[in-house]
Amino acid sequence: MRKLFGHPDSGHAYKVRFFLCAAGIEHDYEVVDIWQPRESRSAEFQRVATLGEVPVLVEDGAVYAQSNAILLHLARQHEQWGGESAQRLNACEQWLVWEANKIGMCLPQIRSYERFEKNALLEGALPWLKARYESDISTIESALSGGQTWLLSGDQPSIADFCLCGYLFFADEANVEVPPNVQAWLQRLANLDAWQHPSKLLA
Ligand SMILES: N[C@@H](CCC(=O)N[C@@H](CS)C(=O)NCC(=O)O)C(=O)O
Repeated sequence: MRKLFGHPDSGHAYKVRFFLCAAGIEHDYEVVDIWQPRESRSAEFQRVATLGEVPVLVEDGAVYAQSNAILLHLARQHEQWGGESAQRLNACEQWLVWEANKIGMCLPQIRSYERFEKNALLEGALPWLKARYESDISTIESALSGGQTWLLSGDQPSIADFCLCGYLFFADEANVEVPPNVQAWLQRLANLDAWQHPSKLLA
């Protein structure tokens, strides 16, 4: 038995939920109100979420937290979506570690500022985050410039694709530009049967 905890405003939860749905991995899903104080969340969530954040995946009593660690666990477990070989897993790990302190750091902060917390950043922080975004999105744009369908070779997306797209489906809310190769790749992900906008898939 598998259960994911998430919230519609969380791109970190979205990566995992979109992946689980696209991979056809059976799971239950529960919304945690991340806008409420941590101590008001369900006792079950407080017990499993030692770091207090969504997403958390509980699988037969074992707890997996942190979006990219959850994706790696699932790819290894199923030996698919990047988990087919040590070499492909290594390529995924590189993207997932890169994402966590590059686009996965700046884009959520920009989107949070634009969508929820105007004026919540210290002076100079927003231009710095936007410069980081420009640099990070150009890295992805250039990785997709060879005409390939997904980040890794092959005709099936890997956890690297699901990881990187998490917050990019919120790019409009962040008021940032998305370059053409990235747009086309996002459209390929959106064409997958399981795709739904985060506001629906995580509701
Ligand atoms: N590094 C974490 C980030 C998770 C995260 O920031 N979760 C946010 C929502 S996007 C959250 O749970 N916020 C509510 C809280 O911290 O109480 C991951 O990759 O899963």
